[in-house]
Amino acid sequence: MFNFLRNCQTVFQNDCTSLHSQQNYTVVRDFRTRMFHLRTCAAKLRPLTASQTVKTFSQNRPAAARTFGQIRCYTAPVAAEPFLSGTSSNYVEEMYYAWLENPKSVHKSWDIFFRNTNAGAPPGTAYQSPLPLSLGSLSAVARARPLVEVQPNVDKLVEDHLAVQSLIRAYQIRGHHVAQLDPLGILDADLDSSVPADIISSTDKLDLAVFKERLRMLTVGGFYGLDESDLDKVFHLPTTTFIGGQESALPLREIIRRLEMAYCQHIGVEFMFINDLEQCQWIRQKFETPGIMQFTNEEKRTLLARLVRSTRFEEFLQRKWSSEKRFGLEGCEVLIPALKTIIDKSSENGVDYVIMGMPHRGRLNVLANVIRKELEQIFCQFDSKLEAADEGSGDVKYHLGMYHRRINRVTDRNITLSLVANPSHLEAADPVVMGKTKAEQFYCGDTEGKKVMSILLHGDAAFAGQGIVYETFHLSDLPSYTTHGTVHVVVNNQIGFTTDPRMARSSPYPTDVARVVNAPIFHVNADDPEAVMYVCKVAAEWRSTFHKDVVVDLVCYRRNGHNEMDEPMFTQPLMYKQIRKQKPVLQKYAEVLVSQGVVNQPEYEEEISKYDKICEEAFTRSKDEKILHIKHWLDSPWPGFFTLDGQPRSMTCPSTGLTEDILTHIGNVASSVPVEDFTIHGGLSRILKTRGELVKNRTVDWALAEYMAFGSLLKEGIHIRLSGQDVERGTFSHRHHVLHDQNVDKRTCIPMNHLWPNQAPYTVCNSSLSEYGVLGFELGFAMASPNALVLWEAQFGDFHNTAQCIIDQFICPGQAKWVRQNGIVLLLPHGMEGMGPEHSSARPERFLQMCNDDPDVLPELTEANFDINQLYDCNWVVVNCSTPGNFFHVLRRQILLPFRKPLIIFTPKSLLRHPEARSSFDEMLPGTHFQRVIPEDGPAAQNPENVKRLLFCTGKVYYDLTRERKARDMAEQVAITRIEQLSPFPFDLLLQEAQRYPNAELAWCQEEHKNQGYYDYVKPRLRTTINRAKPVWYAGRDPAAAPATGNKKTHLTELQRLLDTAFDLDTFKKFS
Ligand SMILES: Cc1ncc(C[n+]2csc(CCOP(=O)(O)OP(=O)(O)O)c2C)c(N)n1
Repeated sequence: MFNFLRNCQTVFQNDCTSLHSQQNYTVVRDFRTRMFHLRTCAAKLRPLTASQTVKTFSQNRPAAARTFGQIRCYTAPVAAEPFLSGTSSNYVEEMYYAWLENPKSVHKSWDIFFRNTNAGAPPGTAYQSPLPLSLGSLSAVARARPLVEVQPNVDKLVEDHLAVQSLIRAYQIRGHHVAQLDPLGILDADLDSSVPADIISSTDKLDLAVFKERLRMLTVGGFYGLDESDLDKVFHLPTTTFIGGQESALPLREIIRRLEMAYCQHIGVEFMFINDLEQCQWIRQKFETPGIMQFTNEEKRTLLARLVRSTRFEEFLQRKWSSEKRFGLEGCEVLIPALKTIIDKSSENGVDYVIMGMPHRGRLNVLANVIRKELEQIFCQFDSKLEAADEGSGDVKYHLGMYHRRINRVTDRNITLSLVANPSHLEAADPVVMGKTKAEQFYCGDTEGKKVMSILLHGDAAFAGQGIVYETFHLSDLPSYTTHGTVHVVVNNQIGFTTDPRMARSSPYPTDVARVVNAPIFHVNADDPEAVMYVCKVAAEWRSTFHKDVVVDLVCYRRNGHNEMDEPMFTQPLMYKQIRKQKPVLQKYAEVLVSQGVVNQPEYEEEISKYDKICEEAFTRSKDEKILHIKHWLDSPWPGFFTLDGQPRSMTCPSTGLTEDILTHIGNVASSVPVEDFTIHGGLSRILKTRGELVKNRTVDWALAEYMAFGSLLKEGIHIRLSGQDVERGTFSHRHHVLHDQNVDKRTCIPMNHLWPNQAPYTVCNSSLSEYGVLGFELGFAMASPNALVLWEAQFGDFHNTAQCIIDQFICPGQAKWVRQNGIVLLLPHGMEGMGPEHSSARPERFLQMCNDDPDVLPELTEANFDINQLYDCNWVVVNCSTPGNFFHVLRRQILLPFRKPLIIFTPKSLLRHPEARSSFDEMLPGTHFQRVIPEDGPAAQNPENVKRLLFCTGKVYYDLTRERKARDMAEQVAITRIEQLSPFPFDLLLQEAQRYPNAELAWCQEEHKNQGYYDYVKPRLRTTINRAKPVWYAGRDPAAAPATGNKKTHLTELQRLLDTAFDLDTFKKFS
């Protein structure tokens, strides 16, 4: 039979060969039927694009075989037609797909043929023979002759082969829809409940009648035009399948069986959307090759032992603390062996550092059995009498992080595991983990992600619902953000708290979001531990082969309620009736291994009692723990930065000034193009020229001040990373850190990297249009090392609120919750400049409201290093600099401080070019430092007793105030003091200021509305400073709902009104 088919095929090929040689061409009968099939396949099978097809065929055929390049060429000589060799059924399909995409890409004869067929040409009339090329004009083609004979055998053969190919492809694309993924068998892991019409599902096979009917539908019914009698016919397998193993042809019955084995059992593979043939082939090979999923007895025993640990750990906690929340893993115990398999396999492939992020579910188990945190450290956390030894407020046990270096027993290689601490806010840690991973890769020169990798765990509801998942996926392939592949593991227990998937997502799977980055998705029934292990192995191999993201979807169930106290039957009665009947996976797997003789019952029981004993002993030891050290739960230690006790090495900060030479050198590089033959834009030449003049005049503007700060830190070996939307040029076109050659595409130059011979690298990167994701990422990057200045700049300050979760959950309280310091800098453009409600306010009130200093308590002002102590105690630093020089100092101080705190800087917009917003080199020389307060230094300061009013302000409004004061000639009567560091509040310096002007009224002036800006923060603190001896008046805009008016005239009127208030010395009299 097989030989016969071969002969047929040869005949067919020969016929086809002659088809275009115009003499003996033959045409297959009933082309319309075939086209119907082709069209159906094309629509249903999501055809490869023409370019994919190009790759497919060019990569899989011998060199002499056809190439698509020739086919696509309209004028290709007939003799060169690829038609002369290869599998013709493939060829026809290939032609059709190419034609569908672009009719001009195929030979004219095919174009005419497909057009005719599509237009409904009667059978046998669609084909028009091509004319000799010598006649090759279009009019000649138009005169093509009608068709001749028919060869029924060839016709049927082509049809059948096409049908079988389509069938194979259908399983590859849609087999996962009928895979048996749900251990409960009730709610489907796949919400698309339709069974694809073009495959035969295993479920159908359970019922013979249904199976027969379905087969009839697919065959006699005409879906593929196959007949039931075809089941035993042998078909050549295309190169796009591996089901044959060593064989290149199989009977149809066996083809279907093998496809079902590969795609419709406990693993559902989604990959056919991937636009890369090599990757698709790789996956097909991993899942289709017969017998590929084999485990040695040793591997099976390891798997069983890991399941024992996972299961018994939860049972132990349940026994000891039955009324404590722990968000147990019951129903997905397989997660532990799954993670361990991913780690083992990755370690085998060279990875030695794995950074993980995960939510609450199973976290304690992962800490205990994957990261190997000492059990007593975990158990003692359940003791409510345990005292906290560290500063800070701490966090609940299932949020804490961990860092551990150990030997991987399977590979005998060192491995470091880190679990990043996270808040309750699901998925918020995703970008943080990515950023930390990127940083660790960066610092160890791992440019391809071969040594450091990330694993992210997700719940099904959160993975589908939280937008940050999407934002994080979109960072995965960006040059400055890629971590070269993350393995995502979804604990898909088919419920989110009380909400089932039908109400929780619109996509069939919770994992569909991963498709946007072409990540393969492996769904697997979590009650089949071997299938899970296999999938995890493949996922780890995928990552180390292609360095791209991959998703493992562990379809499981949740044995208890959302937590151990929760009653699930209120809302999911049927599901939980089924769950009650569900045998635990450990028991099921143990029975399988016992029946296979891999272990015997006593061995299994021995494994259990061994682990139970380990838990009991640790429990006993845990009772000796009286003090909880949160620092033992640190996910990112900074060796060498602190003393062994975790204290700063000093409590001082050196001068942040620089020598004139350094300033001049940086200034000169900043105003030049440090590479040869590089043409910059004319406008930029002018900008650089102006910079050069500033340097000559020993002056800096904002951009130059930033340059000086960055450039000098790079010299000192501090890596700098500036990230955010359009930061390379700067939203306001002031920065220009990346120069673009105007004549050569993508040729760029970063002068900052040409400053010093052995400088640290400078990374400046335009980010994706994301705040939540990118800020989280940079926070993670900053977490890895204290010796880097990591800055995130918002396009406008108000956009930070789409990243509010990172600010509220990580940046503001991170140290208090997790004793982990972080020196990230947020640059938030801010200022009321008539640009409307958005683009005006970076919402300083929000940051100030979250500062941890007490408004009502005056600190001990005479304390040595008062300012540094204050900084050490605060949760973050909030500044609004009014001069470039001060901006320069605060950036440098961020690194020269002996500890790290987040720094929030409200940065200017119009001040970037304001002629008065300049600083002299004198303000930046050795001995100078950041000025927390800039006191009045004009006439008012000469005769302070005469001053009637002392205005306190911050930021840009200072320039409006000085302009107005000059216009009103009130320099003697009104003093203006700038508060540059708002938090921690400079009580000491402000007390001096208030005391200097004994006869002055005090007023706070701001351009923001009264319920916004700084007023609510500053007023009580100023009052505390002066021991409430005087009122602190307000000069500013009235309260409002929106941050700014959209009307320019109103804006100016409001501004004038606040200036009038500030300088009308009678205004407040009526209130006194
Ligand atoms: C951003 C956010 N919104 C809401 C919650 C409250 N919450 C805690 S767990 C949970 C359900 C999570 O379901 P799933 O992601 O499937 O994980 P599971 O608990 O089932 O493991 C919800 C809604 C939260 N923690 N974070």
